Amino acid sequence: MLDRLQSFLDQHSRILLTTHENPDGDGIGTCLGLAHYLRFLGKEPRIVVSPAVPGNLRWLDTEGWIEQFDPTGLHAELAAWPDAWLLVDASEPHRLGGMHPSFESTKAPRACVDHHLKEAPRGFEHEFTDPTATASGELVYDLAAPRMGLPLPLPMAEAIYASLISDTGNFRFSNSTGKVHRMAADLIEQGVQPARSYQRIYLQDTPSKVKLWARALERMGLLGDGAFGLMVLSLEDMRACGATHDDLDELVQEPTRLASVEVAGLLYELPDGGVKLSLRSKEAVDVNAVCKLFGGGGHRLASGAKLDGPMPVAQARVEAAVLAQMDHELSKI
Ligand SMILES: [Mn+2]
Repeated sequence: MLDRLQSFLDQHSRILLTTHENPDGDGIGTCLGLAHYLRFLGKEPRIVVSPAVPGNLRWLDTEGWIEQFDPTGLHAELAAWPDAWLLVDASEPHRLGGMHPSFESTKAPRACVDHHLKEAPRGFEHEFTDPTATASGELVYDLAAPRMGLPLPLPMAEAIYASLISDTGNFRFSNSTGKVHRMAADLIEQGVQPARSYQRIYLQDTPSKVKLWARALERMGLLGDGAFGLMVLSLEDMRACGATHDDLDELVQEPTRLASVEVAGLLYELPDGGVKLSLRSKEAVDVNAVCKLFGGGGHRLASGAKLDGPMPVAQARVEAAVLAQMDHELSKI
């Protein structure tokens, strides 16, 4: 697969690198890692993201290469620019969000570089995918390191390291393979400072976010003999803390800090009157089965759904459904 990717890159010069909307560390790290490699090959890469680079990842763009998608100005004619369009860390064109119409109208060959695949990619002339890879950045390292020689330039090494820590939750998740650890070790030997990367990517909270999390945790309910930890937030809570929607990211995990908790949940009010549910399971309980009851989904250990309001009604339905699922599954162990 990497040889195929290399020959695809060899055949093109103006290569547009994009990732899914609301890019994460793997999307940004992969775009930057590839851009460094393409420059090394004498190519002319561009990176365009929508809507913007998250604040905690901006330091990775040491050369100022990343452009924010501007459909009415700078990027009105984006479709006409590239010789090849590469979507990284996603393999469904609609995940480009605002850039999707440009992607659909370009005459350039379109390809994806990705590792999480629900099904075979559609909408591309070429696909470079490996579902066994932990992060898209892993594919960039495997492609570029043998061809560039070591050490990689430090900004490139830091971009790839950011990919790895983003998709493994700083090496906490079950996808933290031996290979990913060996790759991280290589990158550290090439100059990456793990504490510096960790602090710059993870320790970037605002007081508003900490206030919101404190409020959610203080009011957390424990049900089912402490096995279900549920947090509930209203729009008023968000306003009172001065928090934004982004501040909810990863909050749902917090109840799993408790030894007794098997299932963690977060319910929050949406501006349209609906209620968003997120559930996480440590291991034993299939939370996807619960979310499916409400028309949502995800996977066994992480799932979500949207319910009708008002909150007390949604909360009662969720509590009953989770307790029933826990009764069903925890009785087996
Ligand atoms: Mn990824």
